[in-house]
Amino acid sequence: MKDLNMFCYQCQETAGCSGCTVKGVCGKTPEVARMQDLLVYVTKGLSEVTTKLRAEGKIISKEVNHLITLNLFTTITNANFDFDVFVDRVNKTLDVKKEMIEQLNSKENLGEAAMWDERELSVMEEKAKKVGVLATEDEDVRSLRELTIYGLKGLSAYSKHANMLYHDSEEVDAFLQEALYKTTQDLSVDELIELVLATGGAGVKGMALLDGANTDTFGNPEITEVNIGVRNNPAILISGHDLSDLKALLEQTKGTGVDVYTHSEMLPANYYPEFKKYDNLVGNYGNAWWKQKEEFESFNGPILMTTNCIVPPKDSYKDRLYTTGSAGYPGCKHFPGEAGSTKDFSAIIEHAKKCPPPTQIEDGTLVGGFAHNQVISLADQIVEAVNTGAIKKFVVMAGCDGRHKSRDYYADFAKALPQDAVIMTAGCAKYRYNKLGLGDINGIPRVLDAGQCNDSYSLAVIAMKLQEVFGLEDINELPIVFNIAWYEQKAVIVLLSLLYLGVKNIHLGPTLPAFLSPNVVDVLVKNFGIAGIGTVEDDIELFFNN
Ligand code: FSO
Ligand code: SF4
Repeated sequence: MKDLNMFCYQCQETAGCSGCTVKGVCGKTPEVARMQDLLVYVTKGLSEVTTKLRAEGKIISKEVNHLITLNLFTTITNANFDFDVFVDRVNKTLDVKKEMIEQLNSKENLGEAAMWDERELSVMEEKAKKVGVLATEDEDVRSLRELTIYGLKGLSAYSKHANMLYHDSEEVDAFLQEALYKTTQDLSVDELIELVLATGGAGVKGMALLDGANTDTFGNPEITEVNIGVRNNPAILISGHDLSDLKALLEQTKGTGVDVYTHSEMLPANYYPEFKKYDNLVGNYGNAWWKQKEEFESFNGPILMTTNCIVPPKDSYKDRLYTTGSAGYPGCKHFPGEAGSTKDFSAIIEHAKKCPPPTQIEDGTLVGGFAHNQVISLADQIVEAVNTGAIKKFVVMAGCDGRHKSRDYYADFAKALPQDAVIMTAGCAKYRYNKLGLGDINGIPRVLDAGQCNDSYSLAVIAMKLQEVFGLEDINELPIVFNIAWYEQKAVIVLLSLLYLGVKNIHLGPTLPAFLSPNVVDVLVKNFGIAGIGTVEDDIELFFNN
């Protein structure tokens, strides 16, 4: 086992549904995979130090909190492929860790990850081989530790977006660091299960923090028809999840003759009142992340990746691909800028001016904007539709899209739904069925898109509101079923958050995570009724005729 080139099993597309050991299916090289492992390791060490400093009553600065969340975020699937970035972040983390150890009154009993400090690249690379996932031998302990770490990675992503909008939660950061530290300790399986559930609790707080940051800054999403065609101007395509980057880009492109289009997870930005003020935000171009090879080519202009999901670019558009924040790709220009600084996007704007307008690939509009505030304002209409039997069931189909053929299931499932079922969605999973023309029920669209994957929080708020309106004791008595698609680690924190809120019988597909050991799957099945997916026919039967 220890001679493997790399080992990563954090996403749904992992090789053979068990682990990438030669090269990532995502395109991640073994060198990058190992340096990511080392970054997670030193971040665990720093988290031990910050946790102990807090216990001594010391204050941890926002800069340190942000360093930790950005470290984890850069290791999320498809965020960053740049080896040098990981080496830099390891070095930076070691610098900060060294300073913080100095501040500890009691320096005894620090763990190995907290103590480790080597700057020679060859020594770092040797260490990286020994601190990855397989360093934990017991399969169940490994599974629960990694489940926690992947949840924390997702939580870091959401925290980072909130931080960029000047919203911080010391409570969430302190939890995140303590939990990360705990993954280095000798906890029992029961204690680890508790840690996993507590991570879900922090996930709810993290998503609420981001929801507050987004709505305070950009207003509440509202029902919106989003144009999916193109205009005849040069343009920039912005992808990923970071709304603060979109705001800065729109400000800087104002009056330049350069249009801006959203891609994949940036689509929901079109639903916010603040972004509707910009005439040069034209609409959404294309589909989910994995179609970018074709869509970035036909877009013709430069593309700004603000987060994952990057697919290793084709040469035909690599010189048009720019990154910022957690995102990175070797050879592509990166725009730096932390919370509180203004990023300078002039290079991409100048580049756009020299490019032809996008080639149209679709036309028409998409309807979205069904986040909690908008849906709750329609509560009377929805309750009436439920009471009259016009709506019989809500089907939460949130989560991610991906490349595998097996994901055709989600389009087929959406098509096969009874006409009195309404889909509630968030995340890029929606692209499997948001252009199928599924119609409406008494004016309520049958696909209610709340937004990005983090806006799954909205779906939980809506469910809790409906529970209250219908006077139900338990959220599971609602006419809602959960058929969620996952791909990367943000979906893990969404799942853990739903479990924390007491949601049972979630179906997760297209395959169950490789990082769940058979015993951990058993625990999830027994306590939460978690299940995989079957055939469309069987699942329709199960969800609607039982
Ligand atoms: Fe999708 Fe990628 Fe939002 Fe993920 S674009 S897959 S769960 O990054 O974060 O839904
Ligand atoms: Fe493999 Fe996914 Fe890890 Fe990439 S992120 S190396 S595809 S498991």
